[in-house]
Amino acid sequence: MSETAKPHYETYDHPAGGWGAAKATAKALLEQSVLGKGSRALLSMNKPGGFKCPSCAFPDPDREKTLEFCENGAKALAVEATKKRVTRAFFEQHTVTELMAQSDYWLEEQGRLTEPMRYDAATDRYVPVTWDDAYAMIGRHLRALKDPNEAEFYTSGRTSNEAAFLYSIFVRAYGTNNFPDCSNMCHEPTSRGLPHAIGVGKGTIVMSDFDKAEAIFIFGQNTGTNSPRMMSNLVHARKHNVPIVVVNPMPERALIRFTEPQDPVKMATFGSTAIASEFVHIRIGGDLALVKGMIKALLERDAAGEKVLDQEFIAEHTHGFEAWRDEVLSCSWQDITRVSGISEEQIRRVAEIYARSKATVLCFGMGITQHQQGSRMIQQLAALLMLRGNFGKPGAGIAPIRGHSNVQGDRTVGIDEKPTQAYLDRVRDTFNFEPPREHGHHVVESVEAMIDGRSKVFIGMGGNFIHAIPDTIIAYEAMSRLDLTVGIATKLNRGHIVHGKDALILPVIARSEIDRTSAGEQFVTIEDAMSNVTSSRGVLEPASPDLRAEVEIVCRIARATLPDSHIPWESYIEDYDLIREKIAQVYPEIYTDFPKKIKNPKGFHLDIPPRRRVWKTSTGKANFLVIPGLAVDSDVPDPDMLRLSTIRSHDQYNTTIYSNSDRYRGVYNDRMVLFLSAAEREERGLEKHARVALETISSDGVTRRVEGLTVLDYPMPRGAIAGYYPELNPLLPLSHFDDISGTPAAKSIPVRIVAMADATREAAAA
Ligand SMILES: Nc1nc2c(c(=O)[nH]1)N[C@H]1C(S)=C(S)[C@@H](COP(=O)(O)OP(=O)(O)OC[C@H]3O[C@@H](n4cnc5c(=O)[nH]c(N)nc54)[C@H](O)[C@@H]3O)O[C@H]1N2
Ligand SMILES: Nc1nc2c(c(=O)[nH]1)N[C@H]1C(S)=C(S)[C@@H](COP(=O)(O)OP(=O)(O)OC[C@H]3O[C@@H](n4cnc5c(=O)[nH]c(N)nc54)[C@H](O)[C@@H]3O)O[C@H]1N2
Ligand SMILES: [Mo]
Repeated sequence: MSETAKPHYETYDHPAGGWGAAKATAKALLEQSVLGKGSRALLSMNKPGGFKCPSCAFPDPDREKTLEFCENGAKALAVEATKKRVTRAFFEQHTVTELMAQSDYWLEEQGRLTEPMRYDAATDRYVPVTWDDAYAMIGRHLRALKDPNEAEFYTSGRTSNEAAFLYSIFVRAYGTNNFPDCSNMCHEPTSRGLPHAIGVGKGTIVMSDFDKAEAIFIFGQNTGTNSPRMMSNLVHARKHNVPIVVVNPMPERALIRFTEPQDPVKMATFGSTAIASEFVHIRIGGDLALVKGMIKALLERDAAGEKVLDQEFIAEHTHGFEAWRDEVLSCSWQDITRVSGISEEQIRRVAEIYARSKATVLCFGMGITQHQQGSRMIQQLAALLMLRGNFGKPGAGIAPIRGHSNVQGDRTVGIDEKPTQAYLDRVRDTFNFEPPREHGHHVVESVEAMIDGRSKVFIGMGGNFIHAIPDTIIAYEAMSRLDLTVGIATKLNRGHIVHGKDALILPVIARSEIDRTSAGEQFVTIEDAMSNVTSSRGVLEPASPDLRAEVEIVCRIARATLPDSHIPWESYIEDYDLIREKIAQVYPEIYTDFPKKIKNPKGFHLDIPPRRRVWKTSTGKANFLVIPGLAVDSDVPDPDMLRLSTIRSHDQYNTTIYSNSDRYRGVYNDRMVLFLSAAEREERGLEKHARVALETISSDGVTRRVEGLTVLDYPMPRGAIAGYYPELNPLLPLSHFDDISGTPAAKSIPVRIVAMADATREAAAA
């Protein structure tokens, strides 16, 4: 598509999925000129013996299907398998300053990186560098630091278990726990909040639970766009009259009506399935009030003698019920309906759906985690489930819908800035070195360290750190002051253009590509959002002969940095089973016999104790944790304040923009838009499609403003506004995060609209 195509906006009122999705799949493959190759690769995506989709973390189905991919998985593959290439000639043609002026869309659209490049300040260009020189440069910089804690080692969630595990060992052998990772901006509230409640920071369901559930709740997750393969489970549930309750400030199209692109009858007859049986149009950050309202309704009915609580489960398996119950009962219906924006009648109806179901699955996404009290909010979702014993029985449990395809696995195998002492002991015993014991930096802390000059080196294992983090403008400045930035990547992105004094781009073999070593073709493993570990074996030829596998890059950096290390880095490069043997040694409870178990084409499931009603918490029980009040975000006493949620369009993968359109929300060729209700717009005296600026309300004296945004009428609740990530990240203050997990509250930024004329005038006056 052309970037300069004229923007237009319309209302999309068809079902999601269907022919639109089929067409978009073909279009994505065509645009990257990979129709034949891409289609062949799609046949082995998510199949035993094939490779795992590089898009989301949703597991493979239990039911056999001929095709197991979705529109957005196909797009992810198409951009990875693209015919386009970024070569040394490209870098000769463009200075880095010129590249800075290009959009993110344009940068990634140039295609796959082909050889290692080094920044040359004299010409302001990236120039070729040999792999050996690149490793040597990294080693030199890391050895020159006074303290290993002056380096930040970022990981994005596409990295395989094998590469992530070795990376975590190398970085600890080097001497730091500075592991900022994409999880810190994503499901960290799940990883840090949930363990206090149920003893594990992961989901407790498996795929078959979807089929056995009697009710499904989806809080703050845009399934049709971000984990489209889950739509099959939802369609299946609705066909069996299982109620689905959707809680979202945006009536996301696929959660209202959907046609499975793989259902030939529905496709031919233009039929579709209604997904949400109950849509709860929640105010941004109103979820805690809603959940407390549901709980209050159940407690009231219980007090009146109805058997709506699982008293046996509560007595045998939980702790802290009374104090928690009293706090919930102290919240008034008036406050509950005001904060949630939902009527008492609807809350009671939703509570009734929950009360009738003997087995409930509760899913959630970024609409829950990215708030100032995201972690505590998740503890209340767990409490809601505990009330009716919805752990450790078929068809029930909590389901954080993870983002990146291996973000959960990376954490399991050691990408953790707060490692436990027990884990560090096992690393010491397995690898025979003393790892650092003090905790390292998460994302926000790593950015703070860069801002005040405490950090000097940044290494990015995948991802696009600079555009994923808050306070974009401030971060640009901080990153450019670093001594060295390294981007280990498949595609060119902003993180390579905003660089340190020295900078490297190291191109990798992608998930869909063949990874050959002297010991033969290797496969890697990933852990999906339901804790299944499966293998992934690429089928396409690598985009260039000069690419290296992530595993090799980690091992060579390790050797260049720690020349005397007794760890046999070179052997891991050749044979990934040797890495899996070490993983088994460090994690004996879950990974025993890893090299053998992974030979099963369907992989294996990692133990999740709550599935057995075993609670690895401080009390040995599932804990009802008190969170006072109803707000998940702090109050901002400003009458003009709107809460801004920064969300994904249907045509992007995080910072990778596939096109500037968002079909299901009726937006074409424009990402600089804001979704606001017509009523809120009129109250602010704005015309339809008014051009405005948005400004963050904060007390730190920093002006955060994004200009040139078009206001679109959209069914949003009171006080709520939404727009796209990463364009609006300059509005997200670094200090605006969940205190338990450090996760930026990207779904709840206090902002005000500034009419463009005013914004221009003020800027001129300043
Ligand atoms: N195609 C595609 N797939 C992806 C990704 C992608 O970018 N593209 N990203 C991957 C990653 S890393 C992740 S983490 C996931 C993200 O997947 P999601 O969790 O779906 O992420 P978002 O699109 O950011 O927002 C989710 C939803 O939260 C709602 N929301 C906003 N505020 C609130 C609130 O206060 N309460 C409630 N209840 N809802 C709210 C929004 O309206 C939106 O529907 O998807 C993964 N899969
Ligand atoms: N305002 C706001 N900010 C957010 C969010 C939000 O909802 N709102 N969401 C947050 C979330 S949930 C997440 S997960 C983060 C995402 O943050 P990141 O994970 O850092 O970002 P991505 O955009 O997924 O990274 C894309 C880049 O990864 C590289 N890449 C792709 N495949 C591979 C591979 O196989 N190997 C390697 N080495 N590199 C590869 C490519 O070069 C590509 O340019 O953003 C967070 N930031
Ligand atoms: Mo994510």
